[in-house]
Amino acid sequence: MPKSELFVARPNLPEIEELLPLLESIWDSSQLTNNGPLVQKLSRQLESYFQTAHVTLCGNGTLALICALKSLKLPVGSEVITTPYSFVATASAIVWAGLKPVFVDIEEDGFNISASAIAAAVTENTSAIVPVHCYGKPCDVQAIQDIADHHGLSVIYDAAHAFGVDCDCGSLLSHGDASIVSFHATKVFHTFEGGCVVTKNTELKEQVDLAINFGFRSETEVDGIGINAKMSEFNAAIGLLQIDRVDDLIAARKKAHEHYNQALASVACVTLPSDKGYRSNYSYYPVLVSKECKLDRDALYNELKSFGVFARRYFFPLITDFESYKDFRKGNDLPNAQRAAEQVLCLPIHPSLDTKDLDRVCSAFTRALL
Ligand code: T4K
Repeated sequence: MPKSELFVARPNLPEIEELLPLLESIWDSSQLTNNGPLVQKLSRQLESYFQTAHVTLCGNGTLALICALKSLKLPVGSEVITTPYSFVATASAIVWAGLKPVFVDIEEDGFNISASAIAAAVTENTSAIVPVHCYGKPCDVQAIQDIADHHGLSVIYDAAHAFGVDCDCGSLLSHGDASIVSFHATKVFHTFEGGCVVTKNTELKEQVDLAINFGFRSETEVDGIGINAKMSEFNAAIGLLQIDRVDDLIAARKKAHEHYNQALASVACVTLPSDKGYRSNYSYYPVLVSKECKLDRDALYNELKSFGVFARRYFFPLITDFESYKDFRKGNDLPNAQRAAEQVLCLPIHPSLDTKDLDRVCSAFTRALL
């Protein structure tokens, strides 16, 4: 990709030379997959980084979410309350797990699912809640847990964006029955493709370990309907080369976030993201382009493109607006989610953006709106 084009994400890559010893170790052992030594090593390192009891590495975040949900053994076809304002994988994982997504609105002044909307949507068929820490910003984990406890519901957090995020609630990934994280190439920490299930619950961890490996308990025993969701040794090697430097990568993202916040503060019609009150990972830079702006969000998106700045409309369309999800729409009123889908533009944010790049984004942005 030419450097003149600024994309919303750009994966950090280790030097090829750093990878060679790990590749040699894979070649020497001939263990390419099936819980090999590098997968085990990365799992232990992530448990330590996340300050959690158990990490199960998976082929990607979507499979991690499917396997976490399957491992709860919820009644087939039962309802799972979730958000329409997310990547489509949140909902598709629920359906692949044999469950029915029920979409409720997000908060009026944020992008996460509304706890009061969850409470209002619980029925006798509800079995679980799948909230998303959208852009890595923590959900109201206490309110959600209170609702879950009151109704006896499971909670699996889609923490695809939340690698390394902490809040005054402690390690964000320690909430609910489990969380899933994505290690896709576009994420703060990546393994090319990858993801994991994080849980404190030893029994659930055992079920997830079975689920990702076809359900094999032993050579001759299969427990439950499993799938192949294992991470390979190659993907684990990529992760091992990044785990020690992920805090530096997050610090570089923070600089970009601060640069944008300062340079774009004069554009009064937009709302810029805030990192107040939690330890952010700066995975996204979502800007709300209000109706007062000279250009609407889509016009701004196209204008930036003409300057080689490829911002993204995460998350547009809403999941409920995809034709494939029409059966799950249920006539719900989702005004906050609808507004976010129409007004949010995510600007490029990644560690390789230098000051010149950031200035280029800011000058294209301000030129379009001021
Ligand atoms: N839950 C949530 C809330 C999620 O956001 C996601 C994934 C999941 C679950 C599922 O996790 P995974 O199964 O993916 O692990 C991206 C990612 O594919 C996806 O992982 C992510 N969320 C979603 C929000 O964004 P796209 O369609 O935007 O990716 P793409 O290919 O357009 O990449 C964006 C930009 O990044 C490109 O314009 C250029 C750059 N790029 C991308 C790739 C893949 C590179 O420079 N190199 C690359 O290899 O979906």
